[in-house]
Amino acid sequence: MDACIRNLDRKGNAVSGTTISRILVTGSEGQIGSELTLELRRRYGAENVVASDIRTDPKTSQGELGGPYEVMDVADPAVWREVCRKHDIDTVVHMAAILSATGEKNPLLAWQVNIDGLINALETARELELTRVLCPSSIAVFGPGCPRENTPQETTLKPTTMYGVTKVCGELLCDYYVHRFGIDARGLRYPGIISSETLPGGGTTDYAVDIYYKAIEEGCYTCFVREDTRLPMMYMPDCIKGTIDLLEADFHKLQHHGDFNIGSMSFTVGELATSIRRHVPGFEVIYAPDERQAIADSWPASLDDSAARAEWGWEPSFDLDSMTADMLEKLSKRHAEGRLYG
Ligand code: AKB
Repeated sequence: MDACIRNLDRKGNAVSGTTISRILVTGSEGQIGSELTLELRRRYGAENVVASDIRTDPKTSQGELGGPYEVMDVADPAVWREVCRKHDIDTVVHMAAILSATGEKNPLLAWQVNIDGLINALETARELELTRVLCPSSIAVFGPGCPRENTPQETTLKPTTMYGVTKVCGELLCDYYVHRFGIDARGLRYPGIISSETLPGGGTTDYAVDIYYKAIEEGCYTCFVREDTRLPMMYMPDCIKGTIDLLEADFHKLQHHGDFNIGSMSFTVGELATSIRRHVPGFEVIYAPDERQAIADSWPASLDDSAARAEWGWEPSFDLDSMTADMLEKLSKRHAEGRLYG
């Protein structure tokens, strides 16, 4: 393993080293994990970024930026030690998670993957003296009692979903491992993430991706939340940039660790449809809210991300209209080639 240069945190406790050279990405076949793995391979070299997922037919082991891949059940502690030792891992980017809608269907699975998975990551970091663990959190940490507009970094966290419960617990675990064991653990609260490359799965914000595909394919979309539902969202290029910026940020500049709010744009489904209609005239949306409406209603509409901006320079680039133009250009091209879904 690379030399582990130990730092001291603000209380004088040892903090894991500063070298990022061999990275393990869990959940590498997921919506964010797949694109993050490719970008990390561009930056650190394909051979230095080990992709891992529960899936046995990985895309991230193929192509120009293909590289090492491990089938990994993150809830199994033994496999963590084995994979990290085998590949000399110093940095973990822990993306494997069960999202909000799937978590409500199977709360115990959400607990096992999200909490057992994270504690295994943190314990492996402690035992093997890894440099750093990044584990994303989510806007799902907030609950109905929080201010909905410009939701502050620090507020009461009382989520009403199991996904939210695991993410609050995950943030607290990261902070605990920083202060108790000197592990450099960090994380950011993702809003809904929109991408032209990989479809999301099992989230409440999935409508904001599906709508683009259906606009291109059918000119009509049946939306599972109301027209006036406003949630914070982010385009994938900003999500990847923000995640890597936080991963590489100087530990000593961070006042927060596992729980950074990051904002980008907020819009209602009605505003999203209007933005799409500028490119797809006549595009229609039918509203048929289901059980995911209650989840969306319990989350913030917009976020105060001043801590992320001040502590590690967070700054998004895309707004709703620039994202829509880029999404529709990419999806239309693929549709014309007969491979809209890749
Ligand atoms: C979900 O909808 O569950 C996720 C999230 C906001 O974390 N996209």
